[in-house]
Amino acid sequence: MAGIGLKHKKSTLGIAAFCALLLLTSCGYDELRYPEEVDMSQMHHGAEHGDASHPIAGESTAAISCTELKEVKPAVGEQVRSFDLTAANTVLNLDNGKKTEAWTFNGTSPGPELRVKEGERVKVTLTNRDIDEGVTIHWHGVILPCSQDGVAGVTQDAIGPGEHFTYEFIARHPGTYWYHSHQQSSVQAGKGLIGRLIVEPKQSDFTYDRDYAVTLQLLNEKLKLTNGHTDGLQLDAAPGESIRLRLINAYSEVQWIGVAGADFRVISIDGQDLNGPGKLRGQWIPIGGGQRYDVLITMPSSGQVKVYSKEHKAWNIRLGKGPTPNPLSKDAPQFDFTDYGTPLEDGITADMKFDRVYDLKLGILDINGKKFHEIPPLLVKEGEWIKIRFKHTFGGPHPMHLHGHLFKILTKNGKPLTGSPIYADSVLLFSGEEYEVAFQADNPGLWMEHCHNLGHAANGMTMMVNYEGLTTPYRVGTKSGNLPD
Ligand SMILES: [Cu+2]
Repeated sequence: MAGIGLKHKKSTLGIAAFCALLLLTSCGYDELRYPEEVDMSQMHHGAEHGDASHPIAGESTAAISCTELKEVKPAVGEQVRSFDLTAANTVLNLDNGKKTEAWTFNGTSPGPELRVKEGERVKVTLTNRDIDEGVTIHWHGVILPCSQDGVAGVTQDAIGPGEHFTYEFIARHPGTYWYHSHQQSSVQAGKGLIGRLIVEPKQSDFTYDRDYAVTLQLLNEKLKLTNGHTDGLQLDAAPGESIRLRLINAYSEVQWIGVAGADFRVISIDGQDLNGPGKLRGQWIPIGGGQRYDVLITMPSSGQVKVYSKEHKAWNIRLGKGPTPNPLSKDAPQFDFTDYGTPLEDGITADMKFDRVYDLKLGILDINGKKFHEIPPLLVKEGEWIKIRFKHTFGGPHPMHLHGHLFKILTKNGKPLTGSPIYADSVLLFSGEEYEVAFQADNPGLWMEHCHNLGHAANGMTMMVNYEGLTTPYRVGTKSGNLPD
């Protein structure tokens, strides 16, 4: 009996100690997450880089503020595409007859689909009607000037109730993009402040009769919506037609997507077209949080193609009408971009000369053992070639996303890619995987590099790529109320 008592006492003590530890950890974490004030351009940890030859931010040349980096003035007669987006508390009437509270752009979630043509100037005026915490819009995947990137506390202050902010950028790269608030992004995107941005190409290697874009979303942590619908989406498509289906994973977890009833090609990843993508059948496509995959499908004579999530019934898209096609086998192979499509020389290889090489080890919720602003920024200088080696050490998948640049994926687990070059704004790493990516520092600014599982980002997996000499007048922290994640 005594033994049992002692054992019981021990475990109680153990639980108490564990709780105390949790409490301590969470206190420390909150201070880290919500410091009073941090200047994201000045987080230099020179000693930790161990490289004295690179001057630290703000010390190299005359400082330039991110706010000065804007789009050039429009030419006379230049076409401008203007949009208004109003963020507001909304009660959404769902198509299943239920109501849910959400934060919306223009009364819907996702907000309106913005469609523009490659090369057009886009002007979007954001109004915050009544979101007390403030809002911003980040144009996910779009290469634009620093001041337009929409990161609260880095490129602007969060826009308070009754306030406005106008974003302006030229849609230089055609492709599938999306937008979301980058003020408390995990909370705000989760409550509905998201939408699609499609930049149609002037000309394309691919031809198609119909062009659809679909957002897969988890609203309020429970509602699985497909372009706002609760039970999937029905889209028109006739036998023989070819369909470009742009899939946007606006949810944080990886979605395994299958195409049933037809062959398909993956023609674009993160908005960037692939070279010579071949026909595929019966493969699961893993789409990480924030990533976009465009598939090209020729409709079969049987009439219906189903594009659907392996695990979640609500995320399904029915193209055309006809008998429901046979589903994919649960253990069908995984789509692998590392040997897909046709190579195309661009001179960017893993063994070329890089000006700087950075190693980022991804833990469960940390990068190189650190969190948030405690992670030293990756310093770069305009014109330099940068290599980042991502190594996933332990835990769930991490879709690592870089603002303001496209990188080329060079290697996976040490092996160079052998198919089409892959240019992307994110790379999805599963446990134990290693990727090398390269980019040229050709867009001066202060750019976030973070996990786009937004829950992970909110727990510390977020850091900066900072150009030397760039500054910002904005601050992250409780004093300003700018809390980007
Ligand atoms: Cu992550």
